[in-house]
Order: sequence, then C-alpha cells, then structure tokens
Amino acid sequence: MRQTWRWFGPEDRVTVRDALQAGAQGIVSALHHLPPGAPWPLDDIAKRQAQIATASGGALAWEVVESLPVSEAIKTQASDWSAHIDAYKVSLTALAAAGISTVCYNFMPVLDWTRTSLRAELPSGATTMRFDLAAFAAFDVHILKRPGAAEAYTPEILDKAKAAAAGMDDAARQALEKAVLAGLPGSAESWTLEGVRAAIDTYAALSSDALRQNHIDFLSEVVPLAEQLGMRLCCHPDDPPFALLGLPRTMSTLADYQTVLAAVDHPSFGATFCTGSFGARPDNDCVAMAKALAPRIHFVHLRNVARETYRVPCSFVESEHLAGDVDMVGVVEVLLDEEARRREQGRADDTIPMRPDHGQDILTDLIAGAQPGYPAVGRLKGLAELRGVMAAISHGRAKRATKDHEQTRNGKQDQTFQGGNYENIL
Ligand code: DNO
Repeated sequence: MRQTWRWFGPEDRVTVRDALQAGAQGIVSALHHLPPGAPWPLDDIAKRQAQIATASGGALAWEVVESLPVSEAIKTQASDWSAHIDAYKVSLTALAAAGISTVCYNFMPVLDWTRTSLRAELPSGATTMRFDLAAFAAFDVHILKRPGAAEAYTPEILDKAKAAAAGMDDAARQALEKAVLAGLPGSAESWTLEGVRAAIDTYAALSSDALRQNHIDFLSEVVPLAEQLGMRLCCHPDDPPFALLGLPRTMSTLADYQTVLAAVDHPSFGATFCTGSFGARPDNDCVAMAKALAPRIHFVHLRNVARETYRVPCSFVESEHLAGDVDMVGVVEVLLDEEARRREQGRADDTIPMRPDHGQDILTDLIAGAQPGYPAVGRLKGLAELRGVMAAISHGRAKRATKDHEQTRNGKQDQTFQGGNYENIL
C-alpha cells in the first residue's frame, strides 16, 4: 500500500517535512480555504502542489484529494444544486489536469465527523478523541435544544445527559459545543448553533431513502466525467456510522455501500475504507467488509476505536492503531491480498493509497497544538506500527512464495530425473 499522510496546507502545524521524516510516500490534501460548492481553480491546485514539492525537496507529491466537499445544496438538492454540480465537475477537470486522480468525499448531512471530546485524557497523560453518547445527548437536548431530540435516546442515556448538562459550567458547555461543531478539520466552515438548527431544518422532509437517492443522483452526474478523466471517486463512511441530530446517514454499513455501489456500478466510483468509522458499530465486521468491498476500495484510512457500549449508537474512544476493536492486522491482510489480485489482473490501481488516520497526542504533540486528531508523533507512531504490520505480512508471503517456488522447481527436477532414470527406461 502507498503510505500517505494528510496535510492541511500551510496553516497546518505539522509540516510536509514532518511527513517526510515520518516516512510518508505521498500527501493527502485539500483546498480547505474554498467553501463547499465553489470550483477549485487550477492555479490554486498548482500552488498547493508547488508548496508540497518545495517543502519536501521534490520527494513528495499531492496524491489524494481529501475532501472535495459535496455541498449541502447537492445533498438536499436545493435550488442551487445544479450550479454546485457544475462547480464539482470544474474541480474534477482541474484536478485531472494537474495529474491528481483519487478524490475522497463524504455524504454526511450537516456535520462531518463528530466527537464530544477532542482531547480526552488517558491514564498515560496522552490525549485522544472520544464520542460519548450521553455527552452528545446533553448537547442535542440541552444545548442545541433540538425539538424532538429526546425521542432519539433511551431513558438511561437521557438521565445521564441531564446529569452531565447540570454539572457543566460555561467553559465545559462551550468545550462540548466546540468539539461537536468542529466539523471538517481545517475547513473554512464552522457551524454556529443557529446555523446547525437552520441546516437541520432543510432536511426535515428528507428521508434516508431520499438522501440515498440524492447521493446516487450526484454520482450519476459526476462519475461519467471521472471515468472520462481516468479518476477514482471514493466515498468516506459516516463518522460515527449512525444517525445524529435526527439527520439521515446512509453510508454506515456494508449494505449501505453495496446499495450505492450497485446503483453506480462503475470502477471510477468506490469506497474510502475507514476502519475507525466503520469500527464504531459493533455490527460492522471490518475484515468481512474489506473482503466484500475490496475491488472497489480506492483509498484507505487505518485507525482503531475501542467501543465503550455495545448498542448502536454507541460510545467509543479512539485507541492506538493496533489496539481497539478493529482487527487491524486482518484488514491489512485483506487489502494486501486485493493488491496482489489487482496485480494479477493487470489493474493500473494495484497500489492502494492508505494513510494512518488520526493519532493520539503523545510526547511533544501535547504542546504542539496540531489539528485535533492529526498530531505529528501520534500519527508517526501509527504509521510506523502499520508499516511494521505490512512488512511482516509481505515478508511472510514472500518467504512462502519462495518456498512454494523451490518446491515446484524441486518437484520438476524430481520428475525430470525420474524421466531420465535408466532403470525406468530399461
Ligand atoms: C476526519 C476525517 C474526515 C474525512 C472526511 C472525508 O478526521 O476522516 O473529516 O476527511 O469525512 O470526506
């Protein structure tokens, strides 16, 4: 797998050189300063490419776009949706002209990834991101005060949420609000409570099926162009993979992916396989899902989660890459198998880009103030561990292949020898 690293651009406190020193082979980036729905000008793309090339002395290039955001207007098919589709096509065309062919996006209504704590302290002093269902309910019911919110939670969670809200001072309330509304890291957009309420209202009449259909309509518009340009679009799963704030989420499970992949059955459209997002549901078996989706996986996020409760929705904490509930070695094995299969089939995309997704804040991360979830050292540690797993699996395979080869050769020699055996001839 191609070992890539997310860089948010010049504002990112973790630099391209840091990525290089961590051993990354390529960069994942986006033009976060442009709002969803705006076209990406070729000049801005070229500028980002030049920044990466200059900072890495030509060693690294921008290989994957994450994300080319899909606007709310496209998701709800509001009046300006077709103008936004046109802008999306302009951006894809410019990216293809710049030589970038893998583009990740998501189709989550309103909020992107959602946590209730961005720096939850662990016993070691490290910090990590956490989603606590009771804290989220406290936000939904007591801070956002969404009409009907209480219906989304069990009485037990509502009791906990009430107690949590009652125990919060202003600072705690603001921290929770900030964590939930953090949205897309590095993005130009940040939500206010009023903005979220208004955005939620635009989904009032939109069922899950309608949102799924809007997703398919979006893909029907852009995938033919992606195909023509030789690009791969890949949808990131819902994070967390269940409905929040009464909004539909339709890319959370294997069945969700299979429905959309079948409806837009073209190799130019596939999945961003994110183990941390899928893994936050006890009924998502990441190894089985990776096997089922393998031929259509265009990009991989490797991250782990430890689930704290066992229903859907559940609470979870982001664990170290090889700890937690996702069988990370099992998933990597499936992905390496898929690469081997693609090589045999002569597919051009036989090397799948992966990135170590998120990382705990450890050592100097604790004072560096990087984007939540994107520290230098925590990610470097994750990448190093994952690289170790990949190397060990590949090494084992290479050894077995050599052994098989030798056995076949010896077998052939035996046969040749038997063929020339005088006793046999005589
Ligand atoms: C969180 C990320 C997501 C992801 C988008 C892709 O850290 O994994 O923000 O980039 O959902 O569209």
